[in-house]
Amino acid sequence: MKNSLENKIQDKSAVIGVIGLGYVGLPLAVEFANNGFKVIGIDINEARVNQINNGENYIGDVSDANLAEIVQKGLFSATTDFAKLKEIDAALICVPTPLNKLKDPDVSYILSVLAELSKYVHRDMFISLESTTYPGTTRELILPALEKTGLKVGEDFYLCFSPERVDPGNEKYQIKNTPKVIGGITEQCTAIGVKLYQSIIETIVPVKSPESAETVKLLENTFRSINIGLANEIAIMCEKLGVDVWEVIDAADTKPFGFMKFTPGPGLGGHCIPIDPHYLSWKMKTLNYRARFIELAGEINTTMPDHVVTLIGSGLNRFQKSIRGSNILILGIAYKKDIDDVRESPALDILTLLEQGGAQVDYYDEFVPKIQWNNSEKFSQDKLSGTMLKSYDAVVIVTDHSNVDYQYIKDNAQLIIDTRNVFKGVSDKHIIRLGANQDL
Ligand code: SAJ
Repeated sequence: MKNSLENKIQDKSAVIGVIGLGYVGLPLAVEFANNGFKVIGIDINEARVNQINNGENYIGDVSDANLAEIVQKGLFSATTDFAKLKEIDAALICVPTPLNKLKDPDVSYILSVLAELSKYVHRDMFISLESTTYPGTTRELILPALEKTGLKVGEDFYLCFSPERVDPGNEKYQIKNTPKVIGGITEQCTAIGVKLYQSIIETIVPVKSPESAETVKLLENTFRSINIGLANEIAIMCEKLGVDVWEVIDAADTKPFGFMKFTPGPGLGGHCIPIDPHYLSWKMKTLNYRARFIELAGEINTTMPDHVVTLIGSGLNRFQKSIRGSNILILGIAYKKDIDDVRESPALDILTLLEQGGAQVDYYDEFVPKIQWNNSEKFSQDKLSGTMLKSYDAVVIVTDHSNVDYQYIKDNAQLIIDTRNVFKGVSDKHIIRLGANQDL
């Protein structure tokens, strides 16, 4: 006999709660509303809550018109009041899981949500943790707090881990067509979770436990971090070998099987790839195991900004200049192309290193009008002109946004350090490409 929650999911009368309305939570909330569910977004950020209730979008992957429409129709509203959980049938937790200063997991956002959730968890409630975290979090942190209420998991409430797989800016893969992994504390938890997510996502991938689902996510992102680390180390090797790493990788990529292309870059940005593998290595330390690949990849990826600054110094040396006293422009400060997010962006590390080296540094990025910098704000240059470009001793392409005329940059810059192979195959005294023979 189906329980009332399953019936509510079936007839879409289940009220969906999304806790954390960032680049994961907001698109998820919109997707449920687009599929006819009433959605209540909960966030501690009052400004965000007001923006949503005014139908104003702030996430690139969400369409402004779509958000305005579902708010106007009363399908989606937001609040800072966790007491709303009393009227929510399915609560999806999408809060940040950063690292603290010691590079250990910081689950404080999950714990804050849990303190509220424990007050309002009720019979026939489904809870899914979507935030990337170490294996065991769902069972060791969340389950006990909820069962303290006397409610029984798998009978009174249902608890799963279901990792988010958002790739910001990816136009091809979005929530609906990205398979969703899910692991519940009990089989009934998983069954209800599958039914819920099936309402908005084409493919659901149930696994045996929350720990399995937590580990799936960490494998996905650790896989990327380690392979990017390998690409970065190969780039450094190619500079010493006098070959062009981009040609090497492109040629290797012609292998129709057994190879997957990753490219070198100025370092590893974003709120996931540089961070998530440390959740796994931290957990393994508690089990007396040292996750060496993760540590080594982290070392290599975090030295790339230093390597880029070395290339800048070498380029300036060609013209009898040094970093100290030079005027340098960073082109692209977001952590990857065509998005506006600067979290963990390697461009920020390069900016710091150049300023520490005595350079005067500006940046240009149409996606990022300003950044918080040295306890104040630093603004993007407002436009690229020939005169402006010529005034810089070096222009460093850190993020290769598609909306820049790179030929114009080449025609006007005195020296270019290209960390993204924008000038593929070019050998030119005025252009230094990461990973290519520089006769440095
Ligand atoms: N990068 C490289 N070389 C590469 C690929 C990426 O240097 O070959 C750099 C990028 O420039 C960026 C960083 O790595 O600074 C992360 O890039 P990313 O493409 O992994 O992008 P994220 O972190 O925005 O999103 C990733 C998702 N991306 C892809 O799968 C392509 C996915 O791994 C996760 O769903 C998401 O993180 C997450 O939220 O976990």
